[in-house]
Amino acid sequence: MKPDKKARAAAAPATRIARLRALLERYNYRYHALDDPEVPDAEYDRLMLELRAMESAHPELITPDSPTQRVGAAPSAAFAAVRHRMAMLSLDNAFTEEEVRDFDRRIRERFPQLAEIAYSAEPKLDGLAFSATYEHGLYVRGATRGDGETGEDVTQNLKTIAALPLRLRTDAPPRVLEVRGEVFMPFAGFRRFNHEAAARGEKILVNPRNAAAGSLRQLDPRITAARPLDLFIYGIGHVEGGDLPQHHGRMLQVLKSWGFKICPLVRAAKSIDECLAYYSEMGASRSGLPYQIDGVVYKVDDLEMQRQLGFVSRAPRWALAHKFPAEEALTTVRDVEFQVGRTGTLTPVARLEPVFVGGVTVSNATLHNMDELNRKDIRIGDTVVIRRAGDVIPEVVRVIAERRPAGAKLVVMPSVCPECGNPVVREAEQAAARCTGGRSCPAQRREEIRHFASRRALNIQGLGDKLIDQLVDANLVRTPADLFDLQTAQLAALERMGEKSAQKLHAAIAASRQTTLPRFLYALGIRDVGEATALALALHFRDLEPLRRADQAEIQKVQDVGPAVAEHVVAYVHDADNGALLDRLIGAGIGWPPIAAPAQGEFDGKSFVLTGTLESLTRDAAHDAIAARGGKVTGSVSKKTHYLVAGADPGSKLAKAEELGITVLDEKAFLEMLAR
Ligand code: D41
Repeated sequence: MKPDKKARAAAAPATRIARLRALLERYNYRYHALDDPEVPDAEYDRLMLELRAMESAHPELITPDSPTQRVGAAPSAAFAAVRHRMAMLSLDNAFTEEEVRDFDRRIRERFPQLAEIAYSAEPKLDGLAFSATYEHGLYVRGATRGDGETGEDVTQNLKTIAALPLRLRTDAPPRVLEVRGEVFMPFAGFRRFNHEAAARGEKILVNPRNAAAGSLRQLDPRITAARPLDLFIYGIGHVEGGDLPQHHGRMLQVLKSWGFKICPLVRAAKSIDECLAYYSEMGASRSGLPYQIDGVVYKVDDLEMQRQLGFVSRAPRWALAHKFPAEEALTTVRDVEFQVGRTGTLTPVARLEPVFVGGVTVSNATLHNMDELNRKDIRIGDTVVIRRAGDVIPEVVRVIAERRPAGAKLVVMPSVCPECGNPVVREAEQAAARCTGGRSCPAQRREEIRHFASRRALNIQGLGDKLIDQLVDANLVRTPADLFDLQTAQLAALERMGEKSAQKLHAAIAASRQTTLPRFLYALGIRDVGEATALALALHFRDLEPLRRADQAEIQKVQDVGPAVAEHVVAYVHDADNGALLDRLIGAGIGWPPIAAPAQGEFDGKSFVLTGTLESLTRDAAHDAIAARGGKVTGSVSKKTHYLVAGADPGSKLAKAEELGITVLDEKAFLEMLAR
């Protein structure tokens, strides 16, 4: 081979790789920073796949800023400390118009020649502050704010957030650029994440702010990658060897053109009056925003004026956070009661002196479990801080120790169940205490029925909580099987039930008998068997009888089923009462389509994630259709995902799937695949 030919052969992949990266970066920028996608997702996927393939054939050409390098870094043992080059200042707070006008007055006194001060006004995101450093246009480091002086090195974690550019979109980047911003978890992602975590029986995230902070501070960046995080850049920490506009608003525009995501609600305000008008406007639209904000921030627009104003005790004189009325309030704990759940878990709930917070009156707050209650040292009679953020369940943040009355009573876990009087036990190494009453406990009976009838289980329409309470209290229903013996006349005799609605409910109960095996297994409410485990069990055993005969060792062979879960499954199916219940349910006509033998279709063993709205079928139906063909539906996109089914208005999963090079099916492609 002639030398020049050899050189060309080697140069070709490098050229193609560079071209692919440039395209992918541009599409990513259009999608995130400009919110204006340039190409269909499938095109992005195709290029990403090609790049991945080329990089694996030529690993020597992989660079850290390649779009393929956002995920997959190995977990670290601890975060290294990062000293901020310039301290990350804090913000002074104002709660009243008077305080805001005082702030403006102080600034005007320093600049008597100016009649009005020009500000930049922006929402104050409720997330976690971070800094990101670029050298010669390449992302090199990310850090949390920490105490303002020293933060934690979260370089790999920040990199997993698709909105953060890995390379600046400019031919002449500054030698060093450090930007600052806020990482947050949008409400939609927060709710989705919690829904999925709850279904898996995992811990839920308390509120979007904690969720963002907790997600960014994961030692395993792959966990961060699976969390629906987003970010906005709101300022500059440090710039060397480059020029930026000397006004905040225009500087943000340049940062945007370099690929950074800037909050679209940032606005120029010519005076403090315009700032106050902005505050009212944001306050009114706040509940409709896709992310949590706790106020707005005003910044003097002129950077030279900022320098002259300087800062006092860690907060700039040129910026002010104008906070919205508190979503936190003080109230007292009247009592702590224990709610009994489906599997007997006792959850402490605080009964509060009713208090108006975040737009609603709150009189109950969950205390999660005894460990949480003890950690916060909550006693009856205490004055506590209650927080209600967005539509998240109200929680007790902390106790005001100084206000503890002399007679404040310690909360003790009852030794017998408040609902049935059976003993309560706390198993070793478990946070939860449980009532041992089983189905003799009315609360457990009620919750078992509730779960059985719920939307993602047998989906019995019209069988709401109030009706279930009545049915259980009247002892018409003791187990789920009793539902199928109910007569229309019995239903019609219940409170607020007419003949018509009784007939409808009777029909709905009858219709629910046609279900799927995964739904049925999930509906049984076996401890620690969420939807994913139910599906895995169904796919492995393919019918109920083999599962009933299985021992623990066999059950442990099921994908993702560990010894603890297997033990609960065995205990359930081998229990005599449950055996009788299963016989009665089958006898009542509950059935499901057979599950196909493995290794047949293109769904087998494949992992699917659903996002967005499908037109021709509901999400549940899509879920069932995939499961029936031997596929598996999971909640979040990971490297193990085979297909993302994307309907209209897809969420962040789409971007994640694109990054990972996962095949994305639109509705049409998905339907075709189902039909094959
Ligand atoms: O959205 C925010 N949370 C936000 C935070 C914002 N829009 N602007 C901010 N600006 C600053 C200064 C003026 C000090 C650069 C901030 C913060 N600081 C901040 N975030 C956490 C501590 C301080």
